[in-house]
Amino acid sequence: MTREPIAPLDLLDIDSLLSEEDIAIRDTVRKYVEKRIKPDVATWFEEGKLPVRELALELGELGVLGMHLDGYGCAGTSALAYGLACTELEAGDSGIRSLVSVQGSLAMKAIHAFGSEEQKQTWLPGMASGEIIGCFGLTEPDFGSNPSGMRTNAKRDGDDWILNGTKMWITNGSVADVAVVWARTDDGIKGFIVQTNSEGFSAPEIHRKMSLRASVTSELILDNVRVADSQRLPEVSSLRGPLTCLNEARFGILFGTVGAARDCLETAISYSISREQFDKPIAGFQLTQKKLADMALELQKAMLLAIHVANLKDKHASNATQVSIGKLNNAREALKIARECRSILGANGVTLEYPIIRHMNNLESVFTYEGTNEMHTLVVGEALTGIAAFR
Ligand code: TGC
Ligand code: FAD
Repeated sequence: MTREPIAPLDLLDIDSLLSEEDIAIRDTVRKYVEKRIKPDVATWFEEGKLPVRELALELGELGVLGMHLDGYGCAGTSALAYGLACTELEAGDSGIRSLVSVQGSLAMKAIHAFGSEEQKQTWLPGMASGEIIGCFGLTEPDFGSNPSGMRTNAKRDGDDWILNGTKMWITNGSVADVAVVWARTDDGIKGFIVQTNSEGFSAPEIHRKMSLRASVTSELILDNVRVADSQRLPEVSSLRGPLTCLNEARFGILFGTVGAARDCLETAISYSISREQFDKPIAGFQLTQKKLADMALELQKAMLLAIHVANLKDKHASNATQVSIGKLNNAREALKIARECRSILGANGVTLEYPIIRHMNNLESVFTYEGTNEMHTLVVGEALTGIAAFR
């Protein structure tokens, strides 16, 4: 007997854990993604182009840029609402969630948490509205997982600093108006707000990516860039600065990955019901149902984990280890789900006519950035044993 599938992607009624306000925010973002992102994103991905400036203004209007920060034009929503927005954005494409993560959780968060009052007033309102685009330069060609080795340096020169070095793989780098650059000084690692029209600053775009193609990724080259001391973030002088921002962006990934995986599973379920082989829908084969059931379980567990960490965060009771657990699990499981869904579409799964292979390729980057799978494994290992095994 065939029964109508019931709410196939919310079998556990996870929606019942959300407030009306959370659901309203989520549905607003979902509608924007359905209307504005989904129709064009395969073309952006294929062409390796994203209309960042146009989208930034729209995302600012939508209220998602720095939405979980307080004041300075930011909406000050709960962490949970921010997470749910990330789920919807990444159901569109990881590149769109990346744009929002880098702007709100990395560049804006750095200024919000470690900037002076004047810096906050100067930069944050324009960044919240999307008129000013930011990027966040931590990774270097020779220092990815281990940013403590960074070579980019800042030397004091009177009232100014002179910055030299190269940052690598920087999202929004070549479209940004302002770059938060982390650099080594004689007095620890400090953050600088560098205007990208400064003399000596350039940001060549990185081409030929097979992942995050609907996202701009660049190198940042700093060649004797002069920055006033008033552009230094005054409140931090160690790796704690960038790592605090990374906690925020990693938190968004807990939810975002669920969105990408959900879009894959939704596509695979509907495809498997309509695609017939051996005179019946492929959804009617037990092997297909096992795949779908296992993926639905992992997807629901990932969302419950994300919501749990969000609730702790909203009570100011979350810690970095919990965020690492979520990033580790949800990026890994989302990638597995995308690969399994791809198999259900057979040959159709390898084309951009369906979203799955785009999500799958994107999730390879998500698995690596914001701390690789291995780095988060070691964070959890350290929490369990008390022994840091990074070095
Ligand atoms: P360690 O010696 O343990 O700590 C140095 C200082 O940082 C503090 N700290 C943290 N603070 C806040 N949050 C955390 N999660 C923190 N972890 C450590 C620590 O208390 C200390 O502070 P202080 O004041 O005493 O100096 O650091 P370590 O050098 O041993 O490194 C630890 C490790 C490996 C976990 C860290 O380096 C790491 O997370 N590496 C991964 C690098 C990474 O994630 N890079 C991401 C770059 S940005 C990006 O990918 C954007 S992608 C675009 C998008 O999001 O869409
Ligand atoms: P490596 O650190 O060289 O690692 C290579 C492999 O070795 C990984 O599997 C890693 O887990 C493993 N490894 C390294 N050390 C250990 C160890 N101790 N034990 C076990 N295994 C280990 N960075 C920014 O600063 N800003 C951005 O906006 C930004 N955007 C990005 C966008 C994209 C599309 C991508 C792909 C990356 C972006 N990054 C950004 C960089 C990203 O954070 C780094 O790629 C990531 O931190 C890993 O660094 P790496 O690529 O140099 O790899």
